[in-house]
This record gives sequence, C-alpha cells and structure tokens, in this order.
Amino acid sequence: MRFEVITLFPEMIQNYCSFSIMKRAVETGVVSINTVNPRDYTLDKHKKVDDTPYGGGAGMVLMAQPYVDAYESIERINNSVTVMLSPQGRPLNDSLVNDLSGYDQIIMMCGHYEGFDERIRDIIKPLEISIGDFVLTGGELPALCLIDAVSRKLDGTLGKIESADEDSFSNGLIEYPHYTKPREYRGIKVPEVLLNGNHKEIEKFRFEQSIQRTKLKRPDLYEKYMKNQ
Ligand code: 4FM
Repeated sequence: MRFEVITLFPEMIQNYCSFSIMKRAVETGVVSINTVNPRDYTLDKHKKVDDTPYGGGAGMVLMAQPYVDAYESIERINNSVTVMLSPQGRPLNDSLVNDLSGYDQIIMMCGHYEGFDERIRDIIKPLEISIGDFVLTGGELPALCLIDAVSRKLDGTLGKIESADEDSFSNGLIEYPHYTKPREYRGIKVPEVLLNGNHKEIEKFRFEQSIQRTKLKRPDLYEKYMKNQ
C-alpha cells in the first residue's frame, strides 16, 4: 500500500509512523508513506499557502493553486483512491476501512486553518471521509487514523497472534475483557475459566462477554448484530 499525504506539516505524519507497529510496517515494505507539501508548490516569494476568505469572516482559507499543484505532482498508480479528511465526510468505520485496504494507493488531503478553497474539491473530487462529529485544527490526525486503521488490515503488518480478524468490529461486536499476570491484583482475580486451559469453555466465555458488553456499552451495535443473525 502506498500512502501519499498532502500536508503543510509532513513531520506530523512521518513522526507517528516511525514508532511501534507502523514503523515495522514501513520497514518491512508492507506500506510506504510519502508526503507532499503544498508550500513547495507556491509561486510567490513568501511561499503563501492561505489567504483571507472572500465575503469576510474569521480564519484563513487554503489557496487552490499550491494545493492542486501539489496533488498533481503525485504519481498515480492503478487502483488508487483520493480521500479528503473533513468533518463533512462519510463517517469512517470498520467496513470502510476494509474497503480502503483493497486499494494499492491512497492519496490523502489534509487541510489546516478554516478550510479548503472550494475549487480544490471541484477539481480533485475526492472521497470525503470524517473520523467523527467533532472539529480538529487540521486533517493530519484523521489522516493518521486512516493510515493506521488501514495498515493493520494488510497482510504482514500484524503478527499471526495479534491478527485483525479477532478484533472488535470484525464480527460487529466489541471485545471481551483481557487479563495478564498476575492472577490477582488488588484483590481482583482473573476469571477462573481463563486459567483452566479448556479452549472450548474459554471461547464460550469470551463470546458471551462480547455479547453482554456490546448490549451494555453499544446498544446501537447490539441491535445491528442481532438483526444480522
Ligand atoms: C480543519 C480539516 C481544517 C480541514 C480540519 C481543514 C476532521 C474530522 C476534522 C479538521 N477530519 N474528521 N473530524 N478536520 O476535524 O476528518 Cl482545512
């Protein structure tokens, strides 16, 4: 998977991707992460990427020319999709993450400040995606959420043991409780069933816990799950 990120702050992207599982995914070649900075495509000597909005109002708007030129500098391969991260987009969920993991290249458009000049959307026509109904100061964190969530679906990113098909959401339910050593902490014991080595019973316990917790914590997901049974 080739991730291409259009951003005014490339270090935010590269820094996150140089730790833990993302670092390993880059080093083993499962993913590559390239950034393009619209500031490198400005035509004026002050390298201006934003300006005041026509019609007035607060904040600065990203100028179309540096952004579109940055976009057009990216080498598109077959099976590529372009995504704009914005609160106006389609809500990101596990099913959309799975769909995106089927591409070979994802070009991501991060904004900052008050917004994009609308002509950036008119020209590039990206798939617009939101990570939730709240407003951030820029699209870099949402782009990283997408990179991270898609990367862990790709073969070779997670080890066999941490495999993504046992995740919350792969079956539409949230996860069962996890325990590690010691067997007792502050008087709270690990459930006996997890210690007896009976894998059939353990599987049954975990499944029941998943169902119970989903009903309690995410009644919306529980309803959906029951409908699909
Ligand atoms: C701010 C995006 C300025 C673009 C933002 C510009 C967001 C979200 C978000 C902030 N993105 N889901 N929620 N972006 O808040 O995706 Cl120009």
